[in-house]
Amino acid sequence: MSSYELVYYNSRGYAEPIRILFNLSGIEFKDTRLAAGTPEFAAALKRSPGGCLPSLVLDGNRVVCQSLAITRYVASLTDYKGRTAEDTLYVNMFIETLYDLIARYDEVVKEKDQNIKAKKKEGAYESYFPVYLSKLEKMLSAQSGPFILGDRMTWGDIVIMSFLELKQNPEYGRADLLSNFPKLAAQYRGVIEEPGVKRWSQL
Ligand SMILES: N[C@@H](CCC(=O)N[C@@H](CS)C(=O)NCC(=O)O)C(=O)O
Repeated sequence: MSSYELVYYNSRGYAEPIRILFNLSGIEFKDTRLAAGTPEFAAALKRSPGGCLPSLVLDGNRVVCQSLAITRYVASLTDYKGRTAEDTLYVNMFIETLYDLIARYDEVVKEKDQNIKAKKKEGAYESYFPVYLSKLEKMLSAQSGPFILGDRMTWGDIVIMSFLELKQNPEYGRADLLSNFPKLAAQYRGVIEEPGVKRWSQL
């Protein structure tokens, strides 16, 4: 069995779904959390093949990056992967829709001027956030349960929950983000109320 070290900031961000999957499945991993600006942080960025975090160090020597690649890999070791090729297709449809939104929001993340950034952020929540959330809501409406695959939670639900959690935090987004999206709200609740996820988030 491989050993795993997940390297990221001391925050949830892109790493949290990976931490949750490891934890839910009882797979041991080292949860390395580095402070930006430290020599350890700079060294971790340099060691990452894509120069970004999170990274996953396998067996102490092989380093990979890209959070979705790592999430899918860890999910593949667990019961939270799709069981069939069609399951995988569905989960990926949701995740790619979410990542279309994340890519669009990059204009806000990368903006250096704080006044312009605040305006762009406001605009994002008024205009394209509802567009992408509506797409996800419509996709969920076709399912019989709260999750992407109905009553069975997968890694995709965890990734979406983690994003929605951040964006409902008034510091980063809007507390009422899901008020017009009952299916997404039910999916979010379904994931955070899952006992293993709850236990992890209370640690
Ligand atoms: N597509 C990448 C994006 C990762 C990313 O943007 N990571 C940021 C931290 S949240 C980073 O490494 N920033 C440091 C830098 O670019 O110098 C992923 O999903 O892993």
